[in-house]
Amino acid sequence: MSKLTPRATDTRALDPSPAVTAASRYACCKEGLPVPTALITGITGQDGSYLAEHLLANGYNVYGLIRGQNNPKRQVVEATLPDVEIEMGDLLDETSLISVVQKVQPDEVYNLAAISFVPLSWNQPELTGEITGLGVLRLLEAIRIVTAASPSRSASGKGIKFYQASSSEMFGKVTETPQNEETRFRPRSPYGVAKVYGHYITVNYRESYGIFACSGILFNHESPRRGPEFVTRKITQGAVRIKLGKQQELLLGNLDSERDWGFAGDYTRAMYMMLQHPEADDYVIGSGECHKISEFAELAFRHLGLDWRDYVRSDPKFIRPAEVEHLCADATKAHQKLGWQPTVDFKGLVEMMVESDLKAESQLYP
Ligand code: NDP
Ligand code: GDR
Repeated sequence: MSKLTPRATDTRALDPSPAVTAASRYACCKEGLPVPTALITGITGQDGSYLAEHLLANGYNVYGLIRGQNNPKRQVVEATLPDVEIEMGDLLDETSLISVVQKVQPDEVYNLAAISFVPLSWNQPELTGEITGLGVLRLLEAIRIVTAASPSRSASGKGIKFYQASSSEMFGKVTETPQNEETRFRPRSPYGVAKVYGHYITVNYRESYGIFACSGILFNHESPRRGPEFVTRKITQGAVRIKLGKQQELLLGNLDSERDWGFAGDYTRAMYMMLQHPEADDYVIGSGECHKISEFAELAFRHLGLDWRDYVRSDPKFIRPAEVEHLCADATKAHQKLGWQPTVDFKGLVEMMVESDLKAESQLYP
């Protein structure tokens, strides 16, 4: 396999996650127990990579779904997650999903694939509905069909567990603060609307067919692997480039909206914990702290010895048609039922991302 040239957006080798080797993976496996198998859609994304590492470290066989002919991110997955087996498939194509589930016979399916960038969902609302919304239905149907058609599964009563990546964007124009599992959904974008469909179809397949299906309502989670189109990474990359004299200013949109940010590695661990609990259920995952976009910028620039007000401007072209102004999680249920707790706080997250971008930018363009 050809060696990869690292790209600015691929800072995986530089971030603080422990490397997962085949040795550490098999050392975790208890002797005599069957090796569990997981299928992850969205393996090329931020969460797919952290989740795959977590599952490999817990002794799983991990399969990742990749779409498209000659998808350039396939090489990144092969280089950074060599123990992950790649399968081709697309959330738009039911037949491909049935084939993959039939072939892999997973114990757990994590559906992380989506059009996940909220502004894109206004430009391509129909595609967003197809992938982010109906894609969930297609995957659940694949599980239902394959499980029913498998005599060994039917005989053992061992179904396929399903995780759906739901989102705090479903709360949208919030009706109460903080938001918990009972808070009303009031989505503000085609993305949020599609996620509401994905959430309810997951609940419906649990109730209709007894599928062990969980919906994790995750608040914003970030990392050095976050796509550069999202505001946190745009800020940390921009601040570093300004510090290194490669950029003069940083243009953002709404600086006053508030988000509840956490570290992606903590949040993908919560996904895994949901599927290990004896009962399938839905959980809010977040830190319970919320901060303005301007606070994130202030901290990132300050970490580099800069004053953000000298460099950041709000540009109307980044203002959304409808904004989600305020999000703040009440994750009490996940703390109590799952025992989940985050390990990285807001300041730690900002500093981790700035430090990673500093290394990447210094190494790539010294
Ligand atoms: P990313 O945008 O990093 O990853 C999205 C993934 O979806 C990519 O692997 C992409 O593949 C894949 N994908 C897109 N369309 C299709 C398709 N038609 N068929 C198969 N795969 C497809 O997202 P994150 O990792 O940040 O998020 C993971 C999930 O969690 C998403 O569903 C997101 O909506 C949800 N979520 C994320 C939160 C966050 O803060 N990160 C918070 C709450 C929910 P490709 O590389 O080919 O484009
Ligand atoms: P979000 O994340 O829309 O919450 O969705 P994003 O980082 O894109 O925006 C957060 C907030 O920042 C404001 N903002 C800007 N956003 C971007 N992208 N670029 C800018 O220049 C900018 N300036 C200000 C936005 O208006 C918004 O208020 C993320 C995604 O991961 C979803 O898939 C996920 O479901 C939710 O988080 C929870």
